[in-house]
Amino acid sequence: MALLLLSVLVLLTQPPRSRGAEVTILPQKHLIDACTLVMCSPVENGLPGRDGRDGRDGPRGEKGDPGSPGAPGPRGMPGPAGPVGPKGDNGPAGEPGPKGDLGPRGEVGAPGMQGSAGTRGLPGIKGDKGAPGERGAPGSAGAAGPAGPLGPQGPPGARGPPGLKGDRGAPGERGAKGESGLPDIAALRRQVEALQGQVGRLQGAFLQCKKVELFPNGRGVGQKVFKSAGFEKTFQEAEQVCTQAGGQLPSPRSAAENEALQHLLEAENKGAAFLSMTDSQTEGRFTYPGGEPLVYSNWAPGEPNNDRGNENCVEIFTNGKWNDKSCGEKRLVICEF
Ligand code: MAN
Ligand code: CA
Repeated sequence: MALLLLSVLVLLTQPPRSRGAEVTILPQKHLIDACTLVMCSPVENGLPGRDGRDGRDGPRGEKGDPGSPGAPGPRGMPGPAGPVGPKGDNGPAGEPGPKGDLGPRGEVGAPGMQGSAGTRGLPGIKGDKGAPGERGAPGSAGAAGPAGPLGPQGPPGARGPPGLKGDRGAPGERGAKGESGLPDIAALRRQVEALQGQVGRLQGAFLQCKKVELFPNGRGVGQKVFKSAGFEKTFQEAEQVCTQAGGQLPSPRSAAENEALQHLLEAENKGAAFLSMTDSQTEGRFTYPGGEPLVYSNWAPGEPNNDRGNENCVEIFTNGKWNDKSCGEKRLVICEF
């Protein structure tokens, strides 16, 4: 097929062989017809024939080779908008904002409690030694030596002996005063006054505490305090109660202490209370818990009698008198602190 098309093209491009020959120029469409190619021949061989009738359509040609790819078509219209995508991540933190305005002024608070005086400070560091005084002025020149005897004019006399040593120069200026190693007296006075005030306040507070503590079942005598527990126990139990409280059973060592105890007992309205002393170690020899013998006693007449041979403890009555008594009895518990 391609060869046939090439032949037609060659024929059409050749010039006519004679000027006189009448050549029917057929439309290009007919020239490429296969029938026209067979019927036509050089004009020099005869008269031209009649126009041929239009031939019938030839058979359908073979399918042509696929053409070269065409030029890209025009750009299509943009499609419809897609669905909304998921929310993106948060962006980076922004720059800090400008500083805010000052807030309104707050209420003035109530004045604080007075603080306790501070402890005494350490003594000051010893001052440096003062600078040495200036060097003294030089001594005055010594007196001239005695004149030699008058003689004939001779050669000049020998030089006299050196003068006496001059007086010691005046002492130099006193050096600058060094810091005293002693603490400042005024500062010490202030510290003492502050301490005196503090001690006075503490004494007042202590006295107040003592009064509260002794009311209504305590008695103070000297450095000693007796206090009633308000209940009755055997000697052993009573001893335990007082020890656990940080004290001990009463050990009156003087008439004053015994009277204080007596008055407490009267106020408690109990018949008797145990004392600390016993003769458990040695019958008839009463001692304090530490083992020392009594330094004071106030036995009732006829006591201690170790009644029924079983009285190793001591009780004190509301009249202040003592009686040896069985330790298994229950008596008012009074402790000594
Ligand atoms: C009497 C006296 C005391 C004794 C008691 C015992 O009062 O004999 O000495 O301790 O009895 O209950
Ligand atoms: Ca007795």
